[in-house]
This record gives sequence, structure tokens and C-alpha cells, in this order.
Amino acid sequence: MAPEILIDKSGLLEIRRRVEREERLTAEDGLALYATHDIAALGELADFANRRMNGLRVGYNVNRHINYSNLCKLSCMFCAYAKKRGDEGGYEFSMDEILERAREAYEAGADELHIVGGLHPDYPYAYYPEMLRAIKSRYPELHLKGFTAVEIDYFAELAGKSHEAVLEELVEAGLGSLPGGGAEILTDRVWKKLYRDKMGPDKWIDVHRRAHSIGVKSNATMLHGHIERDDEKVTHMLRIRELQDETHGFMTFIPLRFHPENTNIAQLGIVHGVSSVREIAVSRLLLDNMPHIKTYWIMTSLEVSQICLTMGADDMDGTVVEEKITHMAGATTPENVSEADLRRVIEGAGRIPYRRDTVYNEIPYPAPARTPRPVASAI
Ligand code: V47
Ligand code: SF4
Repeated sequence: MAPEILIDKSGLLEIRRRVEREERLTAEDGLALYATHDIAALGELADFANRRMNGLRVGYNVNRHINYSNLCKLSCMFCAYAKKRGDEGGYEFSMDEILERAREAYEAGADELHIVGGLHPDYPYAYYPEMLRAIKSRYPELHLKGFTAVEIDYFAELAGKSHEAVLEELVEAGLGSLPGGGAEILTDRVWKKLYRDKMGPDKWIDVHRRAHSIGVKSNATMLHGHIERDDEKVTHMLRIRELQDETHGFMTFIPLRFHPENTNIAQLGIVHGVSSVREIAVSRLLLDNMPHIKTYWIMTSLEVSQICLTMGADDMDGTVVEEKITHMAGATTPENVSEADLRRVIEGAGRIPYRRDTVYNEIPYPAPARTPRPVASAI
């Protein structure tokens, strides 16, 4: 007999029927998906929904993250990355150090730089378009996915300009798309408790709306595994679904597993594999208008990400190379994985890997080798 805990008391069968009929799920359905202990059934249903959209294909990219500085004016409760000037562990890359990383990425065959940092206390607004211009003029092949909505909002404040004006200037300087960071949990309660000095849920949504309105695609994240309640995660996803209905500008949704070490809420501890799988599965089922769901292996491990690929995820992020935000918060995953390893992980899940650019165009594999360019100084 099945153990009591697995018996479907939460209406999973009724939800299955509606998923099969391609009916949109409700907030109540989302709560039922969070309540079920039948992870295998949940994962199988999310896999069904994913395969209907993406078949067996799983995307990855050859990228490099550049966290240009961790000096930050704010102190969000879940963040171990941010430092004040003079703190041990505080850093800022010079423009030459940024360009050196861009050169390494270019020569390693990368297609994307993922550029984010803290809200730097001293850099003027002009620093940011200059950074993009300096990289893009030397390496036009690299797509620059940069700056969370929180940074865009901060730049607008520094520049005394609207979000839209700042986004347009950054695009002109080489920005290709926005990453999904800074969303955390889009409810006022979590905002007030964990990140009250940072822009709140309404503004995060609005920056993405503006980006989409000028043709800039973006991603959406959700930081889970701290004080959030299930109903708040459902609210978060439905807010994103609503904006996606309006703009169709989101490319992928990415659950981020909270890493507690060195944060102000370290006592909460860390959630484990089943939580990561559940967030992937629930988001695949609720976000019926989101083309892709990404399992971010840096935060979940390659092992758990591989399982997520069989339970709703169809993307893995990329080769990354250097990552500070989670590693300063205790992550023990490697920072770098080769393209061959990513493909092996995907194939091991019974899926078909495809190399993609940031906006999900397929790139032939293996990509032709690149010819080195001279070392490019900013001066
Ligand atoms: O905005 C901060 C989160 C985000 C911690 O768009 C933490 O493709 C875990 O947004 N533990 C940045 N997470 C990362 C991010 C991202 C990553 C990969 C791909 C994409 C994409 C976006 O990391 C921050 C914040 O929400 N974060 N502290 C922590 N202790
Ligand atoms: Fe600063 Fe971002 Fe960390 Fe908040 S999450 S303290 S804004 S770096």
C-alpha cells in the first residue's frame, strides 16, 4: 500500500486533467502543487508540460559572468556578496580587469557576458554605458546581458533620468538584454522584511515592462528557501505571468536557491534537492506563457539540475567561469564547467543538448575556434 503521505489529497489528478486540456492553472492550483508530497507525480506532470513546449531539447550557453564590484549602498538580509568600502572581501574590478575577462571569454568562445554588481556608492552614471561601450567595441560578438532591474533603477536615480531613457542609452552602448535578478519574492511582506531599502515589487515589474516596451528581452528570477510562504511564491509567479501576457518579453524563469552562509539570516539554513525540483515543476506548470525554465546549476549543483531537466526545466544557464554572489554565501559548486560537461549532464538526463545564444537562437556545435585579439587596454 502507498504510504499515507503520497496519497493525492490535493487534487493533483484534477490539475493533471486541466494541464492536459491546456487550461490555465489558478492560484489555488499553485498552492495544491506546493502542498503535494508526491514529487514524482508533480515532476512527471511538469515534464509533460515542458515536453509539449520544448520537446526533449535542453539549452545551455557558453558564457561568463562578470560581477564587476560588490561594493553596495544597500544591505539586503539575504546577501553575503555586498560589502562596504574598507570591508574585508570588498572589491572592484578596474576597466582593464573587466576587459581582460571579456577577452578571456571571447577567446574561450563565449557568446554572452552576464554583467551584474552591487549598487556602487561612488561610480557616476556614465561609468556604466562606458563599460558596455569599452567591451562591445572590442568584442562585438559578445551579447551583453547586463544589470538587474535594481541596477537600472539606481542608474536612473544617479542620472536623473527615466528608466526608459537609461535603458535606451545602455542599449545604444551595447546592452543586449536584462538578466532576471533582483526580483527576490514580489510581495510587500517579504520586501519589507528582507530588502526594504531596495526597489519593491511594483518597480521591478515596471522596469521589465519598460525594457520589453523598447524591445529589450529579459529574464525573471525567484529567490526561494528563506522566509517566503507558498502563497507568496504563487503570487510572485502570477505577477510575472500577468506581465508576460501583456508584453511577451520574458525569455526564461529561474528559481534561485537561497544560500545562507555569511548572511543576516544564516539561521534559516539551506533547502535541498526536493525544493529545487519543486520550484522548477511548479513554475513550469503555472507559467504557461514562459518559453523556458532554467535550472541554475551554480545554485543547485549539476546533480540536482540534471534531475530538474526531467521535471520541467529545459535550460541550464552556461559555463559561468567565475561567480561571486552565491560563492560568498557558501556555495560549494564549481564556478566553471566545460561545454562538454554541460552536454554530458544534459545527455545523461535523456535530453538533447543545444547550444544557444542569449535570446535562444541555436548556435552550431562545435562552434568554430576564435582568433585571439591583442590585449585591449581601456586607456
Ligand atoms: O538578484 C543574492 C540572488 C541574484 C543570494 O537572468 C542570492 O539568466 C542565493 O539573478 N543566495 C543574482 N541567491 C543572480 C541572478 C541570475 C543568476 C543566473 C542567471 C540569471 C539570468 C540571473 O542572486 C540576486 C539575488 O536575487 N542572491 N544573495 C544568496 N545568498
Ligand atoms: Fe546590494 Fe544586490 Fe546584495 Fe541587495 S542583493 S545588498 S542590492 S548586492
